[in-house]
Amino acid sequence: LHSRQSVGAKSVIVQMFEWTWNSIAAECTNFIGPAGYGYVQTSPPQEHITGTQWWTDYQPVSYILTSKRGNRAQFQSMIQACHNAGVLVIADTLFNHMTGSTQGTGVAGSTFTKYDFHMCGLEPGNIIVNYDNEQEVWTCELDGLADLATDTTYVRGRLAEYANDLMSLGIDGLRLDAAKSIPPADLEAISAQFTKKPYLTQEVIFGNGEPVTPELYTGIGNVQEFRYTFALSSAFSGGGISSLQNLNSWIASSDANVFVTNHDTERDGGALTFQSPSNEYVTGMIFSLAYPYGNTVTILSSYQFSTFDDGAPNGGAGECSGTGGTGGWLCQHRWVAVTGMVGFRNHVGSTAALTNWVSPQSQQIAFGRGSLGFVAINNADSAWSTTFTTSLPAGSYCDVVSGTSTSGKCTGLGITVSGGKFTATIPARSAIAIHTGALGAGSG
Ligand code: ARE
Repeated sequence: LHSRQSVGAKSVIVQMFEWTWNSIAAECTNFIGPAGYGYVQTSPPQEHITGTQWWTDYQPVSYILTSKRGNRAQFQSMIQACHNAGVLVIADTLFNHMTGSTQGTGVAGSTFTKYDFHMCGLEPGNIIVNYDNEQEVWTCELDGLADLATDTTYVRGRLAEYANDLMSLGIDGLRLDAAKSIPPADLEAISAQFTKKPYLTQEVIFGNGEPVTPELYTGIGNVQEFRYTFALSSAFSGGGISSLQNLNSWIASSDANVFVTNHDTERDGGALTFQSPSNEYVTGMIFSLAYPYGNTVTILSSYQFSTFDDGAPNGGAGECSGTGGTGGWLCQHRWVAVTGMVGFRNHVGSTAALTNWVSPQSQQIAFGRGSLGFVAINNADSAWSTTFTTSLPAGSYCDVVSGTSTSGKCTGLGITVSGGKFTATIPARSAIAIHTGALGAGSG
């Protein structure tokens, strides 16, 4: 019995990293729903250790739904508010481990000690160092975090009970944190006890030559495909985006959850982030929303930080205003180019073929999605003026990277397609995108 929920026409997820439940609720209503996102992904809702660092949320101590982000009632109201706005909700979920401390008190006041854990006996301190050994990845401790014995009946039942509790509150999907450190058979056994079919996305980071691969997990649900993240980063940051024409050597597109960055790669490197130069983060997200790889695309919504440990501004009370964020919040999900491209992806869907690919030089690409949409990305340092060949029908289109179509007028650039061609200038380190769902006249 597989716990795979199919993804509807709205396949873009916003990872609301460290946002409180109340703030997510308001943002679902005010922006995320109307903008056409399919899902929000919350931080882990379980009771966790105390501390100011963001990563306390990844050290659970009980199954009580009280975290720094809010309590059970707030979590449930958030789910309700998002559902009312047409947005489904994914919870970040920890099946692999609990805290690393051996005893203490959590944010809801629970006291804890270690029990029901693996003691792998393969390394000093039982901590994973060698990713070349699958037994070590599966039974030793990730970062010294107490590794749940997911091969036992009690632990499997307890984790399924937790997931079922989340689903009883309306949770629609689970991101399985550190899925790579749980044997696939254990995840099968746990998900077989689910009372509903959530959307599942599993964090299985590909590592060169490692025996525990994303491919081992695709039977259970989607897998976060980090090879895509790293390929985008190296292409945009120097290697050349022309290399992105055929991204099909990894897990099947329908098995993949893709993203330009997440909360780990934003800190650890190897991905395009808000700190990347030359607008590469934005053009990378435009590519990810236009290109037909990935069952779901996740957009990270996060905050500025100066050190790895920095917790969210204002305790996680996310603040966006207009098309951006305030008080350190970035609100990437509100950026004009990002919301424009969410509309693009929702409109072209997952099946429209990649057409009319051109790449006059390694940092310039353009392609169509069937006869529904067309995008041109210029990652070079000078403007790109040319006449493009497109399968789009003749008409007046609004560039959704620079603006929207409002009452038949473009707030940004207008583009006219005629006889299967259009002429445009794409500024340096920028992009344009048009689709048949955003028609309108330009301002001239
Ligand atoms: C914190 C402290 C540590 C301390 C620990 C225990 O920072 O110094 O040892 O507590 O006291 C997050 C933070 C960690 C934090 C942890 C718990 O990133 O810093 O530790 O929370 O509070 C591997 C896993 C992958 C994992 C990454 C980080 O396979 O699952 O490491 N990612 C998830 C989350 C993280 C989270 C955890 C797991 C833990 O997304 O945010 O950690 O819940 C190669 C391998 C990869 C490996 C990677 C990094 O690429 O192929 O598999 O990823 O190296 O080691």
